[in-house]
Amino acid sequence: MNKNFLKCYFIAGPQDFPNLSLEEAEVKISKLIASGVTAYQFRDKGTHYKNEDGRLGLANRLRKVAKAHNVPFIINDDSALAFEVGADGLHLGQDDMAVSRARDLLGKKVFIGLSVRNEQELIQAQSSKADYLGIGPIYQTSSKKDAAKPIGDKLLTSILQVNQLPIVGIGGIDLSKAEKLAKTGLDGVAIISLLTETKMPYRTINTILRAFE
Ligand code: TZP
Ligand code: MG
Repeated sequence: MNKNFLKCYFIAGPQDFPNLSLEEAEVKISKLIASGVTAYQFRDKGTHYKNEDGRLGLANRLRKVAKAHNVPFIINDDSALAFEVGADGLHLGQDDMAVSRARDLLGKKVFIGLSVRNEQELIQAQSSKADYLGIGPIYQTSSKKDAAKPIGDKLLTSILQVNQLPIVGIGGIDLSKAEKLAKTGLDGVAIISLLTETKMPYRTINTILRAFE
């Protein structure tokens, strides 16, 4: 796994566009995937459709958009969906399936990410066989309802000392915070609202990429 793909890691699902229809949300996500991000994670909370076909259809279409732009396509939580759409990666939380089990199901080619929320989980994750870690929330976020207490950048810098794996930061990251975080040992930032809300996607993404060069 090439850790460059963590630099500007875009996460979104229809729930991140509460005022838009499913079709409008799909257009927005597709445009953002095509605007220079280094990875896309399909994180879907099932808010916009009535059945599994809607979800599978959307995942398949976004997978195609990502492929056309050479952007790794990662599924959040759902190993069966990752298998079905031929995702490049799967991202797991602490309460999801174990990394080793996901690896058995998906094979060696699919990379697997794991979320950690504190120093203890970061230490444990070192032997998890995850290909990369996501650490956060670093700052206050309104994009995840059950988010843990923010770590803050001071504590982040100190706990990153024990980390040996590729790692991306997440949670409440805006442009100036991304520039600061690029100096802490993170390989990139994972972002929902900064990208779903930006009026200047190319400029926003480029600023992040430059910070992590
Ligand atoms: N996990 C930890 S914080 C978070 C997730 C999915 C939400 C990040 O969203 P935003 O809008 O970039 O703060
Ligand atoms: Mg999860």
